[in-house]
Amino acid sequence: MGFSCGIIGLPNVGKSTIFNALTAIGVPAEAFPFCTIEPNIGKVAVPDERLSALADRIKPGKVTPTVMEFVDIAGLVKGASKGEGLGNQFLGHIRNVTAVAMVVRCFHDPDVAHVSDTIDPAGDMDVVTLELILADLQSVDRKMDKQSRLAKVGDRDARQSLEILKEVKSHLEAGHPARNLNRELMNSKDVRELFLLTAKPLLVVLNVSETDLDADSDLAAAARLKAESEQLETVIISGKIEAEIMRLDAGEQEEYRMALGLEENSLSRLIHAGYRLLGLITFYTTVGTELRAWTIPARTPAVTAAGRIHTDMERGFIRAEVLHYVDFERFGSEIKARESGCLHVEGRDYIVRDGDIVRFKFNV
Ligand SMILES: Nc1nc2c(ncn2[C@@H]2O[C@H](COP(=O)(O)OP(=O)(O)OP(=O)(O)O)[C@@H](O)[C@H]2O)c(=O)[nH]1
Ligand SMILES: [Mg+2]
Repeated sequence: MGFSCGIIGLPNVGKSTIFNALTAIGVPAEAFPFCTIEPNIGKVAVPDERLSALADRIKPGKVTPTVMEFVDIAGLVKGASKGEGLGNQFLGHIRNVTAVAMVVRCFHDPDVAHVSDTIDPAGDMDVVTLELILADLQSVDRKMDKQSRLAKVGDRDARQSLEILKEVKSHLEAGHPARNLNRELMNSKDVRELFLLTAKPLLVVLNVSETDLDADSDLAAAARLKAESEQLETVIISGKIEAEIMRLDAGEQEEYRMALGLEENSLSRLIHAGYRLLGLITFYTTVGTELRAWTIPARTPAVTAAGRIHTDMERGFIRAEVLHYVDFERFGSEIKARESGCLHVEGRDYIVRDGDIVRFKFNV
């Protein structure tokens, strides 16, 4: 599992269109709001140039990329927390995702209705953020009710947790997302257990018009400015173009992208932005005839990385034999790198680097 990303936004902003392009699974995307009712979950292989380069050299029997999951849910409207539109119950489907991508409509199209009739990316972002905050407040309130009952019968922990929840509540009530809470509150058990939506890392996806691929329009500029003012990373995608590209076969896709001047495909850009946001890195293993990519948070020690593969490997960890990716590139093979003294034998505390090719030795 790489990481999972929930796709949110107002209705009809292109969430399902982008989800389809990303996952190439044909879920319906129609020109009327609230097309998506049940969430759609799609798993995609993380595109990885290093993995391809390794596969070219090693010629393994099997190549297993790391996987990322996208969850496409129904659009939110102003008042969703009070049941407007389809309400906010769909947010439950993204409680457990690791990151959230907010799709913002930056395209004009008279054929595609906008819930509030005017296209105002910054205002739309505020509406969605506010609904997420209100949903989080509902979670906090529920937990506060429970803890007050316990506190009344003298539960000390419950009293303490109530203090924390009160602080979180007033922070949210002031209109701030939970991700801006101080570190101490953010890391407290009470807050972690709530799986607050506004605590999740957030990416802003600007769905731009097919004639505005560089996002130079006023709409795109307004959205970008707004995202920057909140220190949020943006990814520019044209849902419509991506949907068209997905319908072409692989060779034509590349040609069409080049003709449009699109360098990296939007899936890669979105995933790479997500990786940066979450501070994730990739390492590789070759076991038997399988070459495999694994995702871990940056600064993960070798013993924990081994546990990513199998709990036995963590439990019985002996050492890690590590080849840095640059050395692999330099020598072209593990054997040559080993002969040149570039294979590092590392202990359990070794911090795995992005691109490392690792062989774990363990004994259980
Ligand atoms: N012109 C234009 N139309 C787009 C673009 N992206 C999506 N659309 C159209 O907008 C309409 C709504 O797109 P969807 O992807 O279904 O929107 P959604 O955000 O999933 O909507 P809900 O599921 O109702 O919340 C469809 O007709 C799409 O073809 C775009 O970049 N440009
Ligand atoms: Mg949809």
